[in-house]
Amino acid sequence: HRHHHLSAGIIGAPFSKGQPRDGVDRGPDAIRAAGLLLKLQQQGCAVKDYGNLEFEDVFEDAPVGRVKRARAVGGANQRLSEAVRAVKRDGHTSVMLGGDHSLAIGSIHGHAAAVGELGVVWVDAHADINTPLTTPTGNIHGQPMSYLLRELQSKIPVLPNFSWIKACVSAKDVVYIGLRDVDPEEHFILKTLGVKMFSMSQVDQLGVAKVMEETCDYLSAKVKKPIHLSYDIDAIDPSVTPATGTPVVGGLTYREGVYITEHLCQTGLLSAVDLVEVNPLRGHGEDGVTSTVDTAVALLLGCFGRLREGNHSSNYRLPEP
Ligand code: 6HN
Ligand code: MN
Ligand code: MN
Ligand code: MN
Repeated sequence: HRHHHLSAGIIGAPFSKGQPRDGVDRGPDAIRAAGLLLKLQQQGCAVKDYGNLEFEDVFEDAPVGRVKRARAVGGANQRLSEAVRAVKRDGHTSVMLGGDHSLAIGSIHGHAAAVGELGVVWVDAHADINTPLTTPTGNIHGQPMSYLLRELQSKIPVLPNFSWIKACVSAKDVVYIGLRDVDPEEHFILKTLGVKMFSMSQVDQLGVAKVMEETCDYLSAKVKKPIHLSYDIDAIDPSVTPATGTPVVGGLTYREGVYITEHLCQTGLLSAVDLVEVNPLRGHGEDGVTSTVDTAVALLLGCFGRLREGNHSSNYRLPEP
């Protein structure tokens, strides 16, 4: 079996303060309750669950300019960065279960601290690249990429609990997939920096198979760097994954969403995965939550070798009569 060597180190990050809605902190436990660990083990993946991170309460966290809850977000991500670094040191593929997408700051930072230069695949309806000065909402889940990209650091003001962050990603090493709700300021940034992106228009035009082929060719054109997949569940169409804080119509189908993970797994370069923005308190009832959480699990199984054609282990032998 091609993927028997894979091992997943799972970090729960029950954190919601990068955005205003309750419930996204329940994502990690909802995804575990849907059987993630057992299903990974059943497909031959070794699993270590590092449990849920605990985040310090921050009592005074007044907005800094437009930015909301900077101290809480900065502190939580510092902790997450250290946790991801430890998971990578232990030799696992890191799996960060969010929580909101502000957690990509710590996850990518810790991953880069452990392994060096990364290719980042950001699958999302949104670009999450607002700076503290362009953000229309103040929510840091719409900003994580701005803190991580080297090219934007001259545009980032000082924020409390953010001084530990070292920009560790180059614009040329990022690919976006699934974009369909990009703020004008974000669009300016993406175009100015020449960031590679496959919006939903390109997914429509090229098909997901070509998008993934071009994504991997682009990221591995010079050197093969470890890949960090940051998967926002709102990339998938809200008819499938309604239990999320900022749903946007016209998203990826379940099949396109899973194909992305299958393809990235086959590169052998997938080194860390974020699965964020699952909010079990959204999504109009139980069926919507189940569908969202089950899709999140399917995406993660795809990251660890599950193929829709079926799988079998390399030591399987047919029973003799
Ligand atoms: N997400 N562009 C909007 C903002 O607030 O900056 C929406 C961000 C959504 C973030 O879904 O992770
Ligand atoms: Mn999003
Ligand atoms: Mn996002
Ligand atoms: Mn396999």
